[in-house]
Formats: sequence, C-alpha cells, structure tokens
Amino acid sequence: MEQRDPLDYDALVIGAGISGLYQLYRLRELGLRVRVLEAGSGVGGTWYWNRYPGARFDSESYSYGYSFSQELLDEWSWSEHFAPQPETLRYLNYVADKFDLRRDITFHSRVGAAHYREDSGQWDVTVEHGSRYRARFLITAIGPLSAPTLPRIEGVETFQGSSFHTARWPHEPVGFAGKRVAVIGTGATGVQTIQEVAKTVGHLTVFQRTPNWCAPLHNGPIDAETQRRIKAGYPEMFARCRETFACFLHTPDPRGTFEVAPQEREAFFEKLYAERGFGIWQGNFRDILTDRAANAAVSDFVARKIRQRVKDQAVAEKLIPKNHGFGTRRVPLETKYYEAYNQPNVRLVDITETPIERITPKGLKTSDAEYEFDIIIYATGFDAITGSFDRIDMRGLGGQKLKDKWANGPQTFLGVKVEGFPNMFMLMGPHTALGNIPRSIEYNVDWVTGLIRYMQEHKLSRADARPEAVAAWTDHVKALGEGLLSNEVNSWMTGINTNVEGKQTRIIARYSGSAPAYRARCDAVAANGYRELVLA
Ligand code: NA7
Repeated sequence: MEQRDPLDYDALVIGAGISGLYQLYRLRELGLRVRVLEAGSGVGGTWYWNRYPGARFDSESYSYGYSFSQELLDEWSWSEHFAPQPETLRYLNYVADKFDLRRDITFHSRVGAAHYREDSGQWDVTVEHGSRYRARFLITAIGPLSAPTLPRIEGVETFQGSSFHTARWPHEPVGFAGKRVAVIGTGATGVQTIQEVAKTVGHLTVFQRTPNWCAPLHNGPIDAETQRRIKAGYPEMFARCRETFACFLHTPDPRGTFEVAPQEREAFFEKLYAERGFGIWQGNFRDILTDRAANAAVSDFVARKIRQRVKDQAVAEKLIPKNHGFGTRRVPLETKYYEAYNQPNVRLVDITETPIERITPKGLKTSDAEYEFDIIIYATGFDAITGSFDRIDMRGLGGQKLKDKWANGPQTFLGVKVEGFPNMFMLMGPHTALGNIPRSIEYNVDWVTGLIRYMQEHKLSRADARPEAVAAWTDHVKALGEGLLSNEVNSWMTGINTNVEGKQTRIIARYSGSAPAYRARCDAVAANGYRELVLA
C-alpha cells in the first residue's frame, strides 16, 4: 500500500449517521478542525444503508428527529407518525445541508484501522483504500446495528438470481411483481420487509427460525392540525422523552400486572394493542419484563391476537414464539404482517422443522424440499453492538487490540471510554442507554463535547479512563441486567449472532437502567471534574 503523509486534524469522527453528524456540528462550535470519515456515498448511517422495502421508524417520527435546533424543528414536517426510510434519509440530508456539514465529511472512506501513537499522543487512522488521517481525538459514531451478517449456510455465493442483505439494499428500485421471492429472517427488519413485499409479490416464501412477538404499529399520515400541535408541543414532548425510562413517548405503567382485576388487565392490554407505536412494550405494566407470570399474561394476550388474525391455525401456532416471552426481544412493529400469511401466495416455512441445508444456484434446499427463487432476501441481522468495533483494527496503549480487550465482553466507563484508549470516545457504544436512539445520541454527543471543552479550557491533552472506574461501571451495568427476562434470551441484545464465530455466548452489552439514571450518573461525573478519568 502506498504510504502517504497522514492528514492532520483535531478530531476524527468515524461515521456520518445521526451521531456523527451531530458530533461534527458540536465540535465545530468548539473551533476544532474535524473530519468525518464515512464508508457510504452519502450521510445517514442506518438510514443510508437500510433501504429495504418497508423500512421505517418504530418510534414516533417527531420524537426521533434532532431536538437541538428550533429552526430545524420549525422547518421540518414529518409526513407520517412513523416515517418511511426515504423520508428519514431526506431529513438527514436536509440537516447536512442546512448546517453545511458535508464540507467536513469524506465519503467512500471505510476506516480499517485506528492506532494510538504514544509518542505523538495522536490517533492514526487508516481508511481501507489507503488514505491516512491523524488527530488528537477519535470519536466512534459507528452505530450499534451496522455490521450486517449473512447466514453461514453453504452455497450462499452460488445463487444465480438476485440476493440482498436488507442492510445492503441497492439504490435502484427492486420489483417483486411476478417474482418468486424468499425472505430469510423474521426480526424487526424481516417483518417490515415481508409485509411490504407481500403486497406485490408473485410468490413469497418466508423461512423462519424463531418467531418474534410483533404488535401493530398503527401508522398514519399527519394532518395539518396534528402537525401544528406537534410543532407547538415540541418543548413538552422532548421534556417527556427526557423523563421516560428509555426516552420514548411511552414509559411503564406504575402498576403491577396482578394488582389489577383480570377484566381491567385485559382492557388495558386491548388499549395498548390499539395504540400507536411501542406502548404495548414500553408502556405496559411495570413488571412484564421481570416477572415470569406477568410476562406470561401479556404473552398469552398477544398469542390470542395472533390466532385471531391468522386464518390457518397451524400457521398461527408457528408464528407464536414458544422459547421467549413477549418483549424479551425487540418487539417488531407491524402493519398487517400476520394477515400476509392469509394470502394464497405467501408461505411460511419453519426451518426448525425442516432446516435449510444449502443455497443452490436456483434457490435453496431444506431437509424436505427444493425451492426455486428469483430473489433471496437476507433479513438476517447484524453483528450487533461490538461488531462494528470488531471490524476495525483498533489499538490503544502498548498496541493492545480492542477486540482482545473485549474478548469476554465489553468493559467501559459510561459506555463512552475504554481504559488504555486515550482520547477515544464512543457514541452509542456498548453499555450506554440506547432506547429512542437519537435522544440518547444527543445526550451522548453533548457529554463528549462537554468533556472536550473542559480539556480545552484546562489545557489538557489526554483523557483515559481509570481502571477502577471501568470495573465499577461494568459491574454496575451487569448488576442492572440481573433479573431481566431479556437477559435469559438469545438475541442481538445479548450479543448472540449464530453467524459470527465467537458470538454464541450471552454478554451484557447494553445498559438496562433508566435513561434518566444514566444521565444523572454522567452529569455527576462532569460536575465533579471527571475524577474517574486520568486527565493529563
Ligand atoms: P434480528 O432482530 O437480529 O433478526 C435476524 C433474523 O434473522 C432473526 O429472525 C434470526 O433468527 C434470523 N437469522 C439469522 N441468521 C439466520 C440463519 N443462519 N438462518 C436462519 N435465520 C437466521 O435483526 P433485524 O435486522 O431484524 O433487526 C435488528 C434491529 O435493527 C432491530 O431489533 C431494530 O432495533 C433495528 P433467530 O431469531 O436468530 O433464530
């Protein structure tokens, strides 16, 4: 590889998604020379890559946008309660243009390596095509769900039709009319894809390994009067998002499931099932995600709904999860997903009964049949949370590799700092509060910006985490995860990905306390002069 002189900056940000764009905006305010390195050809991150049919928000659009600019809030009007991906991508492009962010972003630049140089106290960052950059601060804005994984099934590369991972969807439209289509995977992405493809497809076969508990999205257009109310109510709405458990508009009901009479309980579940968005997951009785009997009650309610909506009861039973309770994995929100299986041209194949043996040039072969397809869609998910870090050769003090350091699970301070990786700050890294992600991102970015400002003001050039602070935070995150039913289940949230070597053991990868508690802890660290960090 040609060795060039590295380009010098004060800060490098990896990724031009929601967090990278906002971090750039804030660091510019500090007067820093910043460069954002972005793998794609445009801004948007998740919303740039995930162009699959039916991709859209599951959080209310207005609660998902940036809150930092009143002008932006006034100017931008969301068209639907849950905006489709093209609209969100337009929004993020609008933000990039409005704040003139593009001039500090280099596209087509996938970072392959980031090494800390002790002699210069700088990060040396290499892009896969060879360009090198150098900066005092390195900020990872690489997303918790950005490293897509294909299934480890023999023959994937031999298929002669079109095949796509949902997170690597082509920029040109893909038509399904008259086509024989397969979808592998029934997570939040698979569900959105299936219900959309089913509208126009010739014939659709869904290969399901684990069914998920889905609930209705209840999307709809935003009319002029509602639009006016949304815009007038932004301050209160963002204040509410700051108070709720996970920054959504919904927050747990203070009552326990069995503190209310059976009839009232049923009526409450009905109400939630008829509401927009994550209410049934995030706004349910306080104990549904910790108490087995409470969880069984809501699971039973949703199972009955599935049986009512799916005509063929054998198919309905296959769609009802048996190995985990409602809400213990991410709840996919759907629009007529279950009804798709009532169509004569949609078929569900349970691959726990008849496993996929191989992908063939013409389609795929299960243990009992051969299928021919024109298109195979892999909705098989991501090497989540730590996967995007694993894909970069990151080395800290003494050349230590981050991947080795995290071999038994991530260890962080506040999910932002890793000991031995000075001046590297993670946005939406492991051990942070995810929830309604843009809300968490804005907080995370502001906190990192505050720390860098503090360093500027105190003429400090290096920040590292104290090992005891990392140990305490990591223990705290683990303790918070105890008793949560979701931590007894395999999912991307517990770090499981059957398609990635070494990701078969559950880890505690997410902070599962409340967002207000997370912010209170971070605020206290800042207010006390960052004593948990070694500042030099
Ligand atoms: P998920 O939720 O990880 O779902 C991936 C799906 O793909 C899931 O149904 C998997 O089954 C299935 N899968 C994965 N590998 C295979 C193989 N090898 N064979 C068959 N089926 C497979 O990813 P999504 O993209 O849907 O959603 C990720 C998050 O993005 C989502 O939660 C939102 O927050 C946004 P499994 O359940 O592992 O049996």
